[in-house]
Amino acid sequence: MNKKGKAILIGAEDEENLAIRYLAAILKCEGHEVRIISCSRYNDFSQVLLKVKSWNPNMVVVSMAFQSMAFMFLAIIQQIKKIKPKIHITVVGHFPTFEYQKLLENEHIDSLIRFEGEKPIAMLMDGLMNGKDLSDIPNMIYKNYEEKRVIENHLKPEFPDLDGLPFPLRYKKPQIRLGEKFATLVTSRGCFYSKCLYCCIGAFHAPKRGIKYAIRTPENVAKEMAHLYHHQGVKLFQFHDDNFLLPSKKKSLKRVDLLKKSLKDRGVDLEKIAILIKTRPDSLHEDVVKSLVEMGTVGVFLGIENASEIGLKALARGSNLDEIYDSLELLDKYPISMTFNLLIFHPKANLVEINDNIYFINKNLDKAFDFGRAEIVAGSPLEKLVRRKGLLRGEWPQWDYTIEDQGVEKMFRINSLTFYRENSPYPDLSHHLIALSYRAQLLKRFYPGGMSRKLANETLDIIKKSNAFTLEKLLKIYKITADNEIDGEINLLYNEMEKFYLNLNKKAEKLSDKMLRFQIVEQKFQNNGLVGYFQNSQILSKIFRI
Ligand code: B12
Ligand code: SF4
Repeated sequence: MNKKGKAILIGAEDEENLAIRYLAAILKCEGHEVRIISCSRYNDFSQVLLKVKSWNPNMVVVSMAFQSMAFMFLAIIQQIKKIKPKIHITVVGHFPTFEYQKLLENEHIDSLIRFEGEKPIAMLMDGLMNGKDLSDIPNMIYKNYEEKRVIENHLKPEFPDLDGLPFPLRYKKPQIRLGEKFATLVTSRGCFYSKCLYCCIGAFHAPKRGIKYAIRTPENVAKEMAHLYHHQGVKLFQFHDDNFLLPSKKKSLKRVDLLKKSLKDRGVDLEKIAILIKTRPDSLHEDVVKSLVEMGTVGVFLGIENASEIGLKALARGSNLDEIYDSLELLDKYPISMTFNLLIFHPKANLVEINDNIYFINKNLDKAFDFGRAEIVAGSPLEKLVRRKGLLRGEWPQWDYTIEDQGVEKMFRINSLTFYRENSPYPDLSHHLIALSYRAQLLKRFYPGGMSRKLANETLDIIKKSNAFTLEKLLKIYKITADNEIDGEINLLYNEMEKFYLNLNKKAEKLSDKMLRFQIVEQKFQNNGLVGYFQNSQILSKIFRI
């Protein structure tokens, strides 16, 4: 009989990391023992090292999806090898898929798997435990220490049979997000569009034959959701698909309708769940949105990315301004919170385009959003473009680049010294407001009544205040871009921002706390059949400070 082994899987886990959790599920199904250890920051090293020392695994699997965390992962790999030099360490994820040559120069990494990892990881574990030849494992590159060479196995990039995969291995108890029991899921792999300048998903799936994305059947997705709903009490589901919707209205509608039906067939009460999705503006149509709302969708992270025609073209978004404005108008009619991100800075951005984006922000002061520069990730067309144009700066893997237009480049640098200065409270606040905007909608869905409406209005108030201030400061930065001596102005601007955003962050935190108190008490009343009682009581509202 084949010998079984022990594997530790590590990865960044703000939420359950589905990459390592899918891989852990496969290994477990094959009869191996697995442990998942979260490693999202240097402070987490001690828990990883403690486990490695005490449990003595045969293999450590490191998911390095995020390029921004590459150094941290290389540091933990080095420390693991220091205490257990014989453990086989393999790394995978988006970043290693493209940067495999450079990563294998690292003496502590034994092997690297490119593209999807389920099949190769199971073969690698079996190979290591039973002394098998590793050269048959597809998409793997490894060091053969006896022959003192690196062996690059054959490439076989294909989607796994998604419905055939075991569901990801989860925590025993669900995480809590926005005050509710929460789980993330992926219902597909890849993106039907696959062309955006700054994104590596197209390149990750490009070598596959045929269509570049694969989807799970709605029945299979409903099975996983129903399990989480019935056994873990999960009520809030976040779909992490790059695009939850499909390229045509007909296909999207059919998929959402089938998912709804399958959920109902499995006893999931759609009134009792809430869903967050990501999609492109061009995927939204009235019937689809209606169906999404019936399924419980309360939040859409809309892929706007740039609100000017030239910007959309430069980023190769394949959508236009009319589609963006139509999708906004459509979503506004429904109880859905829409949030978005704007990549106003990119290599070809010009000041006219920045103006268009500022105009867009001004028109949407009621929506939580984030903005920034298109960053270089390995494999993306952006990486090739900045290299080709000689704009690349900085060092691997934390690349920097110069924006061609000098004015925009200067504006970006001022932006980095203000909104995005180290320890600036702005990035935290913008993420906080995105979460609050979803939460406000979720409260209105789960607990309709005066109090949830009041909390939603308070949320809107903070979002509008923040956006109006952000807009004013963006305009100021736009203006001083033309000036010469600006160091003093930048510092003044930053001090003003720091004060304002810290104060608003405190208000946002207070509001989250208030929402949590409301959810806890309202759930108790609802569980006792007293729907509406709490929300109509002024005394209880005072007692619980809502
Ligand atoms: C969910 C998600 C997040 C979550 C993270 C949740 C968590 N882990 O805590 C949140 C919202 C927090 C997030 C944040 C960010 N994200 Co993100 N995120 C994703 C997203 C949409 C889905 C990931 C996922 O769960 N996929 C499902 C799993 C099953 O698929 P998978 O990850 O591809 O894993 C498979 C293979 O890659 C492989 N694999 C992966 N790891 C390993 C390890 C081993 C050993 C093996 C054998 C195989 C293997 O096998 C897996 C199963 O087949 C991806 C896009 C995508 N489609 O993957 C972007 C993505 C990973 N994110 C990205 C980025 C850039 C970011 C941010 C930097 C964005 C920002 N500007 O702030 C931050 C950084 C976060 C941080 N911690 O520093 C980029 C990464 C690019 C890169 N090379 O760096 C991606 C690819 C998006 C993109 N289109 O460019 N993100
Ligand atoms: S950004 Fe989104 S739409 Fe564009 S290629 Fe990446 S996953 Fe697809």
